[in-house]
Amino acid sequence: MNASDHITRLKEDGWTVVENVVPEAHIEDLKRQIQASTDEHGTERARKMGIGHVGGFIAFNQALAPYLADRRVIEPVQGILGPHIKISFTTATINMPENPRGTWHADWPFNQNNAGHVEAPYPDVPMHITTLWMLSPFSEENGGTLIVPGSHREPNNPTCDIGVDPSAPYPGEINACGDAGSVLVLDSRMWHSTAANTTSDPRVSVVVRYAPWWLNTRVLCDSLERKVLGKRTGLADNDQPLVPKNIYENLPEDVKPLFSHWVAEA
Ligand SMILES: O=C(O)CCC(=O)C(=O)O
Repeated sequence: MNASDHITRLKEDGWTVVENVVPEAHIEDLKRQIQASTDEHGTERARKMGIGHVGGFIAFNQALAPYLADRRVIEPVQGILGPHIKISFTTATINMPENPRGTWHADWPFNQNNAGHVEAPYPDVPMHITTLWMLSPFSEENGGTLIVPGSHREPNNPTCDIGVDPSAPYPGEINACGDAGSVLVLDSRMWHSTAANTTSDPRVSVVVRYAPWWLNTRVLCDSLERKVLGKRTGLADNDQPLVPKNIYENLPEDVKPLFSHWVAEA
């Protein structure tokens, strides 16, 4: 599939898979590094749910950085969000063996449980793209992300009380599957959920999200917006630490523009 096929799939179905982005020769090493990072920095709350989870992964480990500006991913993302994009999240995510199924949600900024959210019913406009970089193959058995194709056109999602049980199977749900090295690309409005990993191997991935230049991401870091919105809504939000300057300066040249909005001054 070329970029225009991926863009059509994203518009119509809300998801696509870009194949062979991370070279096979680098996958085992990347998996080891992601596992080590989640062992060291993973949150206790996620671990209790069978998930290795490191928010702001790029600040801790840059092994995936050489691929984040790959044209095969960026062109479809730009086809949806416009030419001027930035990276809003990098989150190492491992579904441990026997993790339970999660709950249906759409991602930030459509998740109504986040302090910074676009109030539902939201307009039918794509504002954010979620990508899951598969370092393990994604399958029905090991917890390929559960998605409801077409749900990206809904004005709401099950993080609101819309009569959908967030924990129950939903008609039409599928596991998004693909080979290691592929990238699952979702419109962030897509209803999706963590799937149970019924195998004995961890399902290793990094979730990278892309935003248009105009989307205010400051609520995700220590900021005035975060304090104000947290106080007004009584809700918390995701935490994506800024990229330390020395780490930013060593990123590949084509990747730097994607993080230039997110550099710690000190
Ligand atoms: O790991 C997955 O398959 C899904 C992760 C997810 O739902 C999320 O990061 O929002």
